[in-house]
Amino acid sequence: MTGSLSVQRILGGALAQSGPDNVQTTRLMPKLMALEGFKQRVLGSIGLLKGKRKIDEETVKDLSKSLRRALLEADFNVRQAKELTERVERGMVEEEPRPGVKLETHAMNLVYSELVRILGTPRVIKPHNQTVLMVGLYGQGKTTTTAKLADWWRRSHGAKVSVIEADVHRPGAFEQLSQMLEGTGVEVYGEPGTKVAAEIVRNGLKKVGTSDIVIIDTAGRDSLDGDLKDELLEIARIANASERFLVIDAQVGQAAGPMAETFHELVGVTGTIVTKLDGTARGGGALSAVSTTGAPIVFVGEGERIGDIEKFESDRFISRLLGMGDIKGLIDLAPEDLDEQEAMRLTKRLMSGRFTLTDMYAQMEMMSKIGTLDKVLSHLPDTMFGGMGNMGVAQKRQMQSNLDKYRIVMDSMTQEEKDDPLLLKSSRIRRIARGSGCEEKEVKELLTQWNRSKKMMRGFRGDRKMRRQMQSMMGIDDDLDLG
Ligand SMILES: Nc1nc2c(ncn2[C@@H]2O[C@H](COP(=O)(O)OP(=O)(O)OP(=O)(O)O)[C@@H](O)[C@H]2O)c(=O)[nH]1
Ligand SMILES: [Mg+2]
Repeated sequence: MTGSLSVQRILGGALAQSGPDNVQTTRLMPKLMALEGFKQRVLGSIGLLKGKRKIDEETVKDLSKSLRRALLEADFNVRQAKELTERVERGMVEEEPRPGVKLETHAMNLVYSELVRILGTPRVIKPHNQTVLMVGLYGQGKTTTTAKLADWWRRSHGAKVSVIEADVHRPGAFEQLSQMLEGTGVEVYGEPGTKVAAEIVRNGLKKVGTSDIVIIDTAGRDSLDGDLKDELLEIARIANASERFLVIDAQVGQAAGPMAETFHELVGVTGTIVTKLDGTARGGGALSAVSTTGAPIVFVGEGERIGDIEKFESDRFISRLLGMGDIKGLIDLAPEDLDEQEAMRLTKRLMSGRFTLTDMYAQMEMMSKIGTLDKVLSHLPDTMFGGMGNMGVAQKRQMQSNLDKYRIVMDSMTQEEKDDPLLLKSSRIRRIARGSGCEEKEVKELLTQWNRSKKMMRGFRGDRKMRRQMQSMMGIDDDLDLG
């Protein structure tokens, strides 16, 4: 299977760029930064169990109280917070952790399952032949999300996607959408001069309606009343869309619930998209409020760029949120043009403990295909590789620039040298430095990095705890042992 092999490659690649020296105590989860405070509080609560072998009533009460505070501060509603903590409390008292599983891990597993339960099971999104209507109040992220979704469908399912801009109120909406989708191959239909939205939709469907996926962006208002309501109903009738997605800004917190219900009554919302999760501490509130409305969360928006969208799956989302990492998400990041045989070869080598510069180079290429390290790192568990998920912004920037530099240096090496870096004594180092226009110091740096990575690779192979962790994240074992 390409997936798990890709993971090996990506992890290896990330690893090759980080030595133990780089590990920082700064905790940073690039995308879900806004909910970082929540994560810290949950970890803090669970930390109360540190060093305990047996559970006692007082500790359970403290844990429960502390967890409840964490939930309330992330804006979960009072009832949910109460229910969750009570269930965790009961689990701590009544369920015996499996042999070898620490109390902390046991508690973390309970919190994890409860959070996943609160956020609910997601709806399946059909990959082809869909018409999608985007609705929502003013400024919630409809247009941005329209572009993101169009590109998502194209990327994930190879679909021919068209979008129709039916917002006749926001000046420049067509321009905004076209700009975001520039170079993606998604066709954008719009009539910037036309004042009647329904007409644009009708014409648009005639023009691009045969596309595999058609997404229609609509206008927002301050509140859902009068004109907008009529306009929306008319558009919905003409579009006869198979999906009606409501876009909600996470900032609205608990108000997300009533908002979703109002729109649901109007157009029959089939899925909700919570945007701007990168920018608000109230994310927990919006997510949990929406998930109780019967219009499940289908995607979340985590930034302004076109790629900043994630298909919402509560288990993956929560494991990322709690810093347990998201191996499945990492697999999704792997480009489709990944050479499976090459991946297989590399994985075998890595597991055999051999690790050449060529391997490291292959991993670097892989990394650069995926894009920024931020994306990769945000999917890694905090505990993995001695806290690689916890690197600060500065460290990550450093890593990225190292990637570029190493590549240049390695381009000046022979295959033999890349296969066996131990050949690289001073005369060869001098030659490579000259050939690549770098300093000898930089070539040596690369070798130091390789040495360090090789050692970590060996550790990776031998680390049972980590292997178990990876297994559990890949769904091989239920026990999310955080070590
Ligand atoms: N940080 C962040 N910003 C976002 C996200 N989604 C949208 N935005 C920003 O939010 C602002 C409003 O987004 P739009 O897509 O124009 O919202 P809209 O709902 O189409 O707005 P109207 O058409 O005016 O109703 C823009 O500046 C977007 O860049 C997100 O997930 N994260
Ligand atoms: Mg808009």
